[in-house]
Amino acid sequence: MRELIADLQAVIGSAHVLAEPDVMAGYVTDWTGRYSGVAACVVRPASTAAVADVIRACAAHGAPIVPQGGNTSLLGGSVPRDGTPIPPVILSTGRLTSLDAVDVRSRQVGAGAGVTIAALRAHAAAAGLSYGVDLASRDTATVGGTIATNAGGIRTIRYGPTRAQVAGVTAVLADGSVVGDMSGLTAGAAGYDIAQLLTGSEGTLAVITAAKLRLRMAEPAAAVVMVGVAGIDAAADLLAQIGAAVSGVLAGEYFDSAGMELVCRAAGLPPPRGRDRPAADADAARPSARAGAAGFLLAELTSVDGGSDDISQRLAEVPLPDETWVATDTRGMAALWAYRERLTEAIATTGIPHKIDVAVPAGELGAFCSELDDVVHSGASHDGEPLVIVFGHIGVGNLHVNVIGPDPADTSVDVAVARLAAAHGGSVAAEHGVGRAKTAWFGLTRSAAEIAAMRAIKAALDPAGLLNPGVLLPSGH
Ligand code: 2HG
Ligand code: ZN
Repeated sequence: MRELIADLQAVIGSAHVLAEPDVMAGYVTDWTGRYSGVAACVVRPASTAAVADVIRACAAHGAPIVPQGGNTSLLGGSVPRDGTPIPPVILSTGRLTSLDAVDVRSRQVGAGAGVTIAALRAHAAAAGLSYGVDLASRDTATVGGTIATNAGGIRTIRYGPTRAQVAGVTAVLADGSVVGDMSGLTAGAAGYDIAQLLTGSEGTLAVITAAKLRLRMAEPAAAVVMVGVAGIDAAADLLAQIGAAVSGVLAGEYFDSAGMELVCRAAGLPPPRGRDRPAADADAARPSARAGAAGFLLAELTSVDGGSDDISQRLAEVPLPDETWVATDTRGMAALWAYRERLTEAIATTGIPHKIDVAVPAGELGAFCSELDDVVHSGASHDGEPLVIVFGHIGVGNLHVNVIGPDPADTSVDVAVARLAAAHGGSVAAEHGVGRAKTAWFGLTRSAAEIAAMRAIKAALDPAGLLNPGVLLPSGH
């Protein structure tokens, strides 16, 4: 290992090879604290050429490589696992932060893999454009990490997941060769689309160092509506009605009342209370009476033609229940969003949660949720009553089931919920990827032939199995 570190120091400089345990601590454990492992060192190359040098040096020593962006993975996809013969090298993209000038003509921008989503969004906004992916971890999650996991987030309902934003990548393969096409040509059909192949590959096929990303015309939020609902089906139906009345739905989110209760308590937010119908002002975001809903729909709307007055008029056509809050100013909208966006951090205050990110067809949402409690109780070995919180991007059927209580090392509850999603025609992995957590249940929703094809691709591009071993595909390569 000492020789490996010396070689890495020789290729990128000793200042960018971190091997002290206390310095590495933030890199070897994931955001949830559930996944952790030992690493040989952390390397921080600042260019594609330096990434290629690092990969060649690692390959020469047979050292596995764990690519890492913002380390916001919730499934262990960006941290090492123990048990590899040679401890992995964590390849941090933190210094790959170049950001090209926005090309307003093609509505594209080139960005380094380590650029955060917040920085990218601010850069696009300065040119009057918008990046189509936005998510609660925007200040930390990176371009490279979100491409590697095909991250979704709150705008998927309008612009699609990261895959829909990727016009090209630069990436380094396991043998150190550099591939990719940053021309951004939409009209180009010359063979396999490597950028799309790498999108969602979770660092198992190559290390993405930069990307050419599509941008959208800016569609500023004109209103946020939060509605107390009787359950998830009511939320989905109401969102469809809102979408029919107001064509510009930017986000459609759901969270249950257990989540609302926890986020108010843990994040110190005022509980939503009372009735505040459309055409309300900033004060709408400081609700003032009592809520007894089973769940909440939060929709963010943009005005396609006429500003917030137009939205209020159109919303008046929708039969909104009493427990409705509408905000049309920046502060009020942010205050309503806080109930939804601060859920993850609120859950983290309770301990190490089981996070099961699934996709469920629109017509199955109610059935899935009504069976969930039984499934959690039968799947969880635990002393007390597990706390189950369901929230997510209901507009695209993407639910984040969080279960607090069962031992983090016991995966029975995760498997049980994944099976339930599969039984309802859903996917066991939605926007967070497969990571280390879900490799064993991958086969619930991908066929044997598909997995064999993925293995063949992996074996062809990374025959020694050096890139993110143990992630995505079940053990081996
Ligand atoms: C979100 O939608 C994130 O807020 C995190 O995807 C989900 O904490 C989670 O389970
Ligand atoms: Zn999410």
